[in-house]
Amino acid sequence: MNPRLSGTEDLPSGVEVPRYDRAAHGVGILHLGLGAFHRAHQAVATDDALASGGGDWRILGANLRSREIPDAMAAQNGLYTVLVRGPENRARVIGAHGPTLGGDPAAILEAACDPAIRILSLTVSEKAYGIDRAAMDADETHPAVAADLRAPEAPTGVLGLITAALAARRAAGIAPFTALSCDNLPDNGPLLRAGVLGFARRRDPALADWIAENVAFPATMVDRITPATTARTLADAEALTGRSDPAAVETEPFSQWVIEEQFPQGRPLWEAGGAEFVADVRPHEAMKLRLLNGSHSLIAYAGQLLGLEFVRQAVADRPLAAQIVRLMAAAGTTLPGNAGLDPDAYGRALMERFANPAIDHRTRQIAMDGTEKLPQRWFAPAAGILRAGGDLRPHAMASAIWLAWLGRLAAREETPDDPRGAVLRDLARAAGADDAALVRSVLGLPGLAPAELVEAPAFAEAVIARLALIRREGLGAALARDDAA
Ligand code: CS2
Repeated sequence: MNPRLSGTEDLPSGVEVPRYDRAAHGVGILHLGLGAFHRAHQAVATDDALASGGGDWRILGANLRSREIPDAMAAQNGLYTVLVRGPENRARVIGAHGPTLGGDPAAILEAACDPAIRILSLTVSEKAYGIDRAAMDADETHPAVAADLRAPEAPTGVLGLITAALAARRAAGIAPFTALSCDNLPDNGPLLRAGVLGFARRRDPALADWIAENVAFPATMVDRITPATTARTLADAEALTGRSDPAAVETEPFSQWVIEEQFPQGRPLWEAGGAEFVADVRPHEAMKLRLLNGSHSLIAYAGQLLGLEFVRQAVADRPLAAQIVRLMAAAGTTLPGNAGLDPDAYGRALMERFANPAIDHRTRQIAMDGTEKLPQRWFAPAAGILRAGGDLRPHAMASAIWLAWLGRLAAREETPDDPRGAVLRDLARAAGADDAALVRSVLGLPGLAPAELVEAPAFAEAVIARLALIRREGLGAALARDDAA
């Protein structure tokens, strides 16, 4: 049995280790959401930034609820392994984290009030924010928001915690931190700002005004394909490092991070880790959400229907691959033409990334939380295509595939893994074999698709026709027919 990872001395020579003296750098970032994505993305860029630019920018990583990863990292002196799966596996030990916190919101709030913390970053997943995106406001019906509005001094959710920390800093005369959302949400900086302001206004309008004046919420686009860690991840990482590490993560070689330059309290030299700083993230974010994540969601639901476990199997299925290419081409037409983007080249590179033979990215993992993901991945671009009089068929097909999957789950008495899973199951059950009823009831859910899209007969009819075909002849036949059209 190999010893546990705890230092970087005596690791095999092929293993990359921090190129700086960890102890010489203090903590400057509090990160909420110590999931695999953060460990494979922002923390790696921060490791590069510390090596090249120095500064007190190590990360205090925190999970609001789960202790598993924080505890595992604490037992390893904050270290963990990133396994990069390319033509061959590479291992890198990341030193950017300092202490960790798990399942203790009071301790996290205390840390967020520490003047040393100048950036509070988050990867908590779309559903954890509790923001009503249509209203650009805190969502009072979100369980964590509702609980935190009742007990604002003891917050357990994202908006409550950020607001309480900013209130305490304001009262103590401590400069606010920059709040940096690193989740796959459109316009994530302004969105987080709107949620925090909405929450703060309900507590104290003067606090909301102070936040609006003084706190920066830069927008970001984050990208690195990071499947959930499995036993195979841990075994392959251990084979390279000779150390056991339950906090190891696996990822692809590619990584991209586009950030709006808005850091009044300073920031690490993240460009050393490949980050790009721009004045406007929105075009990059739209391209990533609509082409990469939009295809991913199509792959996820089609994969589930076709019995394809991994993304790489889905892109090896010729009719499905053709469908993915059509979806990307249609989505590409919705991007601004003057932002220096090249959606065709981006799409071709994506197909190669999806096909990475070394990565087992489960379609089931991506199929989670559709109601949180699909608005920005499919329905916003579809509305743009509708307005421009473009080709709605690829997005109609993707929508039909999702609905067919929902219908199949309901028929098996299964509930989709989604914050609105029970609602989706009940709607699918009520619609039964009535394709039009399923399309209209699910797509009509509040906040899912823009009204102009749902009310457009051309879109609804295209979805209904495809759903009927999938349910009658199977997805394979429906895709083959679309392919031939
Ligand atoms: C995926 C993303 O699970 C999902 O919904 O689409 O996590 C995707 O892998 C990342 O955004 C890639 O950067």
